[in-house]
Amino acid sequence: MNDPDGRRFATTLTEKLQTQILGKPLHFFPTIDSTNTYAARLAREGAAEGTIVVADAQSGGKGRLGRSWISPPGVNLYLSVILRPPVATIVAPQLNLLAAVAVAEAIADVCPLLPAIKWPNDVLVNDKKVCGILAEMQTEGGALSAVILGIGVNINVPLAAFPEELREKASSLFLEQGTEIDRSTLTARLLTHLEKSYVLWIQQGFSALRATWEQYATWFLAKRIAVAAPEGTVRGTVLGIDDNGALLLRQEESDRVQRIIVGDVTVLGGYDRGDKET
Ligand code: BT5
Repeated sequence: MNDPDGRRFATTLTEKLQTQILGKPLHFFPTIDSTNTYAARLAREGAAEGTIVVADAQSGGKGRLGRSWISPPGVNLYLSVILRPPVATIVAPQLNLLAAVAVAEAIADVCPLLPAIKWPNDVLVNDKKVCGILAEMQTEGGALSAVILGIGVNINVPLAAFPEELREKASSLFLEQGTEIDRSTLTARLLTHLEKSYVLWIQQGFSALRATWEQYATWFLAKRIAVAAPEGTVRGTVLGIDDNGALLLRQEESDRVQRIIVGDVTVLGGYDRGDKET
């Protein structure tokens, strides 16, 4: 496949888009520091809901909490979507869950792999991370004005592109399936699913999407996990999520049920290869 700077990817993506809102307009860059940073600037300048930024490579791809996202050229998806949902800021983290569902649905559409969601923002295949999501909020006078929903999917990246320490816990659809996947087809499916879920979410709230989320997260139920949340690290057993997308955990220490809105999850005794704690 000769597509040195991803322009063919961008053109075919535009042709395949079947959405009404998302991807209108679409900004494409052969290389950018971070699609989220650029989309945040566009949003502050008043860009319309549905505007997306796609890059073939990122030189400063961002994860959460100042972490970085490995973003080599020509192989993956680096996408940021500008949304302006008429909801309270407290509800905005639910968009992480919507994006994870859309990615899982798109993967299930284009290949025979079984995607699995790890609350709140990872999609795994065969226990390895193939997608990360970064939702960044903008507020005006305390009210939500925009959410930049950043989605990175490892589509065709070979193992050698990952640094040594990530090779046990990260993967790509290509590595798990053995054959390459068309980036524009996967991305168009992802945006179709995301738009459908987003419209439903605005109309009916997260409860309308909870069952679909749970379909992709059954592996996660009853797992022993540690969650690094703003209020400290908690260990316990996953009970599920509630109608607002918050994680419900039975605390190990107290046996109490704790509700967690944001946090970083480590599965104890397995599943997070290379990241294991016991
Ligand atoms: C995430 O953060 O998983 C959010 C990643 C969001 C990336 C997208 S790409 C488009 C948009 N523009 C951006 O600049 N960002 C968004 P977090 O949960 O903090 O996970 C980050 C951690 O995942 C790193 O510290 C590594 O351990 C690991 N990691 C880094 N790059 C990876 C990759 N390509 N695949 C799998 N794991 C990776």
